[in-house]
Amino acid sequence: MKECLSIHVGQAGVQIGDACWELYCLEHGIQPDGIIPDRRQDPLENAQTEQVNVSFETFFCETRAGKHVPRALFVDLEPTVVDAVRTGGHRSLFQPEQLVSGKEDAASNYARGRYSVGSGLIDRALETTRKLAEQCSGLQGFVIFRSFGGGTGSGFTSLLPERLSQEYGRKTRLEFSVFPAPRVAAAVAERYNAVLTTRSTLEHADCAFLVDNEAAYDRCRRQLGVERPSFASINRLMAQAVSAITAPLRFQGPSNVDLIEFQTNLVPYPRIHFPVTSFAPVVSADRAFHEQLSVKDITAACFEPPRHLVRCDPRRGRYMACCLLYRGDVVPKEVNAAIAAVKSRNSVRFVDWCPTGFKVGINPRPPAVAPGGDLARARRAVCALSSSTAIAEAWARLGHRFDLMFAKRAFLHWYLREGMEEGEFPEAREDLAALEQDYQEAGQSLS
Ligand SMILES: Nc1nc2c(ncn2[C@@H]2O[C@H](COP(=O)(O)OP(=O)(O)OP(=O)(O)O)[C@@H](O)[C@H]2O)c(=O)[nH]1
Ligand SMILES: [Mg+2]
Repeated sequence: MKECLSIHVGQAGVQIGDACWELYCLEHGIQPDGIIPDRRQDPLENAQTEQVNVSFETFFCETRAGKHVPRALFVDLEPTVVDAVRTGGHRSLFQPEQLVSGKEDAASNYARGRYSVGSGLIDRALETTRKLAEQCSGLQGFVIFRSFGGGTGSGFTSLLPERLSQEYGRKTRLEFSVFPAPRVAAAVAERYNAVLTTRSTLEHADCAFLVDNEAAYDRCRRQLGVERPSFASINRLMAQAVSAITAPLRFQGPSNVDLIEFQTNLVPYPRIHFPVTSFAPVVSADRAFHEQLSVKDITAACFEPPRHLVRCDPRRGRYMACCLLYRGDVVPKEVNAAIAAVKSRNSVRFVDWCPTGFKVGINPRPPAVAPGGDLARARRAVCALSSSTAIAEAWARLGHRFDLMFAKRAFLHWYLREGMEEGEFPEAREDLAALEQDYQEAGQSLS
């Protein structure tokens, strides 16, 4: 058994987490109270869930009473967001000690999340993590969810992995992070927080999947027809991507590829560990009957920039690797034809030091969708994870916005007041510049 612990930090981390566990439960036939209905009563259900139930225990722990409890920790410095989980539709799914909250938030300030306020909650969070880890027979690693822009998401999350590294050594560390969107209104200090936390992500994460709200918002509006997408809509969309990426850890199957194997392909250098994620189809529930897309269609769609969950354009960069995770009614022959069609495009260019390889995984279970959500149920779906130099665009944009504000030392006093030293800012900024450089160099040809 290779268990994974999910850690959901701050508002974005907790709310996206809520959407993810809702989806995982649906996929594994687990009720919101953690019970799997007696399958013997329903032979059809039995046939359908047989294969499902082999390996979901990597994510759920079964109690003596037969309840399935997520291997997850929810933590926020203030109580309201975690309270919504405590009182929400999945309140009986979790044990009370998994839901940790403090009294006051980090007020969009990395320094409060990491030093002053955050230091008061870190021991409780680690204590719960320890208890969760004790329930595992072969802990594989951690999956952390948070925003780069929030004070808790950026600050507390930079403290936590340091402590995890001390206790758990080099267990795999994956991250799903909400990257500050270029045009979505947000706290002014998000750019500082994001740059400061990127440093710790570089050091402590093995692979970090970035998503930005502007890209997700656009997809909800254009492809799902939601006029003013709420976080609930955006989070359900993001949960689909998370579910596709974690599916290889939760389901076993003959053509299933382990996440570690994907990672080996996706991370050519330790710091180049920010794949671009895209997935298809994204079709609104009311168009479901008209649009059952072929393997070729959904594969092609993943290579169109508006399909990416972070704003950047891989047509302008070079691919270093690409993994395709299929789910549902998909056969290898169709996949090969779809990949050949993608390869023939001029816009999909690989670096010349790496073979044009596509790593493929197929999971026969089609994706689930949340009832009452905007997304249509699809017979097949694909999630593409690409290591592309184009993501450097996002770093460049962030760095530029940081520089504008830091040149005036604007808002800096809030950080210094919480015990931070000014020197941390230029150091983190230099590290970001080095990361941009790393991507540029990776994209250069050999000749
Ligand atoms: N996708 C998504 N983004 C969110 C959600 N909630 C907040 N965000 C984004 O996250 C950033 C703000 O960070 P939060 O996660 O709210 O902050 P926090 O980690 O709780 O930190 P503090 O409130 O400052 O203590 C902004 O860029 C928001 O757009 C959510 O539910 N879903
Ligand atoms: Mg908050």
